[in-house]
Amino acid sequence: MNKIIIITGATSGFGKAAAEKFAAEKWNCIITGRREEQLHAFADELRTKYHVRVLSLVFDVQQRDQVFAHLGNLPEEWRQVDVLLNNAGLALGREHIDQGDPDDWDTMIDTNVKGLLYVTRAVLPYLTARRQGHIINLGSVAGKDVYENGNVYCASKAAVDTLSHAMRIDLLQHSIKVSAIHPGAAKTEFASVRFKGDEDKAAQTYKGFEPLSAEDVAGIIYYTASLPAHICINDLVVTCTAQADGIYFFKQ
Ligand code: NDP
Ligand code: 8X3
Repeated sequence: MNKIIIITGATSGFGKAAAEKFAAEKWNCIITGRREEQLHAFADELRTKYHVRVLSLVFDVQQRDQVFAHLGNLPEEWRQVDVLLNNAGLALGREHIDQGDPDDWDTMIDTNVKGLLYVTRAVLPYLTARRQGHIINLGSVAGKDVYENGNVYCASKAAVDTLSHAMRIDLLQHSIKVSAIHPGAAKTEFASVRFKGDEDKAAQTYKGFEPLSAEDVAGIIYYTASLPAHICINDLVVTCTAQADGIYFFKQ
């Protein structure tokens, strides 16, 4: 029987590339996002290309009621969830703390931290019922090293780091794996979202070095999810070769 993965934030970037990779490996996919048209079109594409089952659910992870309405009561045939990929997330703005916009702070914390918690809480009953499963959380090097102007985004990813550790401890008794993957700079829609559509600023983010691609990260997620039941990657930091940590780059 095909395995089942839930991927939040599958309309672009890592989530989309991960859905493509898992579908290609014959996993049935529950994909989520807010952009309805893109999400449903992508679901159709995956079904046609890979002949797997795909359930596309449109909701905002910040909205607790929406999260539980969609994920808390999955159709019977979708309840044998093997992997939850908590990927939906974003950065908004890159200013010093005294210049930051509190609305941006709310959105980052509500999405990256509270959204991840709501989704995890809604999905966990399917995993604990079977005493198996795997939660993979997308952290960031930004959660490991604070950089100038990173403030609230870095704090939200540090929270993902801490919560991943906490989940791993609490879920040991249910034989559920918890992995945190912390990528460095990767070229997705991330920078365009962060700079609110300013494509010149977004392009500057990746100038002078070769960043990770969404497919690079998707391959690592797939590897993490494919290890035997007794092996769990707890914490994985991955950067492009031009990046040493959350701060230091070698740019040509
Ligand atoms: P993208 O902007 O390409 O993708 C983000 C995805 O998250 C989209 O599918 C978006 O879908 C979804 N999303 C955002 N907000 C919400 C929301 N409120 N509710 C539901 N879905 C939401 O970025 P990446 O693929 O790069 O980012 C994925 C994750 O990886 C994020 O958590 C990010 O912080 C993290 N990350 C990114 C790095 C990078 O350099 N790119 C490096 C390290 C970590 P939609 O808009 O349709 O809702
Ligand atoms: C995304 C990587 O360095 O832009 O999490 O914060 S960074």
